[in-house]
Amino acid sequence: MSNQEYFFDGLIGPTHNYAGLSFGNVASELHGHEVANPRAAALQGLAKMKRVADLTGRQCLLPPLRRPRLELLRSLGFSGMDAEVIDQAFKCRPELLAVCYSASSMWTANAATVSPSADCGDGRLHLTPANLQSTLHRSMEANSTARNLKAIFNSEELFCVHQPLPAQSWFADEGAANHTRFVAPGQDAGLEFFVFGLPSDGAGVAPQKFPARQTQMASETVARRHQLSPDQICFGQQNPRVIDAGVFHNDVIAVGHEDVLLCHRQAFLNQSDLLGQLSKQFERLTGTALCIIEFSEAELSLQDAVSSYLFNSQLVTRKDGGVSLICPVECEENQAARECIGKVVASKNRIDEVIFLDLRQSMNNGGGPACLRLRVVLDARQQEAMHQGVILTELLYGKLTEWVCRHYRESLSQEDLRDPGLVGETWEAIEELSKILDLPSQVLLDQP
Ligand code: SUG
Repeated sequence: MSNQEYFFDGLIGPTHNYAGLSFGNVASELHGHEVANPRAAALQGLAKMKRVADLTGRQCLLPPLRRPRLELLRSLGFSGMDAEVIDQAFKCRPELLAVCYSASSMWTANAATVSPSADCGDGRLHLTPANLQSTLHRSMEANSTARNLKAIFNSEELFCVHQPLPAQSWFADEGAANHTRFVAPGQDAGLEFFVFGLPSDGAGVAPQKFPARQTQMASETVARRHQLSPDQICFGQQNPRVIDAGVFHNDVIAVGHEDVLLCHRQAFLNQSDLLGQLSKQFERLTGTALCIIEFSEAELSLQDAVSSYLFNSQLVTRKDGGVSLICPVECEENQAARECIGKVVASKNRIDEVIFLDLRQSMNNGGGPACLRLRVVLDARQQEAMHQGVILTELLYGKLTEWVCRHYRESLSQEDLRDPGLVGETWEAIEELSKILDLPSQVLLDQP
């Protein structure tokens, strides 16, 4: 079969820090203002990529976006030389300085929604970069991500990289974190499951405590843009209760891969009807059954689901055809999550192996294994046409590890963001990275 799923992980940038910027993301609030270790973060991310590359042979990466975005501070009225702008912002509104330093583009599950060409009306692979308009620090990613994706998927004949949706509350879009594609092993056409937190119908139920970051309008618009046929799409709403418990993206409470869905029994509104419909559609499309594994509140409380990130594990099909569940070490440390994993492996489906990885630097900001990767299914021509410099080989892994050790700080506090020396340091690192990845430096530095 020529269609293959590639994993594009976000290479964790040199300014990884804990600024507590994401309201509704429990870990980000809990660890806000702690001292981060950017070097350890990037090495943990690279070790995950290496592991998946060894298992699957299909690991790629997306470069970190250039930080800081001092132009944001200037547009907000801070003026003078860089050092003055930084100093004024730090004294007056340190959260704005943290925003323009955020390394949040590491969570590439939020980079875009991707529909493989087998699903799209025009036979091209469609990508809609997420506008991430619910938070200021993440909204800064959208246009730069679009530019990077255009540089990597640089053939209009084979790929269609859209502009992000309008940056307005009707269209709040967080990308693949709220989108799962199911496909029967060995088949090409898939069923795309779009999950939103806020229904367009004003009368519908919505979370009370925390914001819903994905709207129905956004999900429907992405499906329309990608030219998906009605029998290949299914829409569902997140249970507002779970958003209020800290499930800011659906991928914190559900994960799907090929013909398997692993989720909490509280994940969706009207769950049994919705999953009944999903199963029926999948069976009609593929002639095979969807395997749904649900865990009840008694097996895993919502609180344990959110703290362990069990449902943010990454499922990968290995070269030998088996499927591995890649979990954060927090799952191994949580008894209920550990027991659930035992049941997953014991149940008769293709998940036959569990791997625990230390991703604590990312986890402390609410980003687990599944947040760190974007799935892109490519056919043989697309595999050849995409930019080859982002494919993780043994050689690239070595170069990147060395680059991280040379350029990244071992610790970064909120106070450290005040150091004007950090601007040049990160700029230099990104410039060198453009050579390593063989991508134009104007693209990586986001210059005209
Ligand atoms: O958007 N955290 C990210 C975590 C994203 C996780 N991605 C998925 N679930 N797919 C967010 O909330 C925290 C940044 C800070 O507080 O410094 C942050 O942006």
